[in-house]
Amino acid sequence: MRRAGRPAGPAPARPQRGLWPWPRRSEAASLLAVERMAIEQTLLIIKPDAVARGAVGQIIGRLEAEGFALRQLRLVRLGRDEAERFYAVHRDRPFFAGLIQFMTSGPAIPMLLEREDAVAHLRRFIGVTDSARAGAGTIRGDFGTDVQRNAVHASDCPENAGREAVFFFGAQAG
Ligand code: IDP
Ligand code: MG
Repeated sequence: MRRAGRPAGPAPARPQRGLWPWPRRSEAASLLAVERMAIEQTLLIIKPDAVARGAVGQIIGRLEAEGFALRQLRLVRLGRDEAERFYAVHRDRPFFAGLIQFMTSGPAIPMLLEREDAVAHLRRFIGVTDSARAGAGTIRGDFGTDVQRNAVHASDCPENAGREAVFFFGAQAG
């Protein structure tokens, strides 16, 4: 004879974590870590080499698939003065003249990207400066050529991300 209150059939599986729906210790720790991570914006430029080789769509596709939201985008042809101002921190480096020549050689595409931990995440995602040494699967590894023609620029810290966003997008930045 069946006891009232329980349907026929196999007994329901025991809940794995007991009745109290509190996450396990490791889950709670990672939830807290995500909460601490801030939504940020950072600046990426698709450089003239990658625009010339027709890689714009693939690069933007990879960024979107990685969770970066596109907030602003322009197509620009940098003048010498602009390129020199943008890279002023490298003014005294031996590669400066070549860098300016390269960055003014054709159209480039600056864009503002947003996601959690955007600045550090994007730097890891694009790979190291020298495309010849950047890992396969990184943007610089897959679309750049060498230490100068490396497909993309990405801001290296939140302070520079803010400065570079204003450089290209003025009042529309942020
Ligand atoms: P980053 O773009 O990875 O932040 P930086 O050292 O800030 O690298 O250099 C700015 C840009 O200058 C590089 O992305 C690259 O295009 C160019 N560059 C850097 N180092 C060299 C070099 O040794 N030779 C030629 N060009 C370089
Ligand atoms: Mg840099």
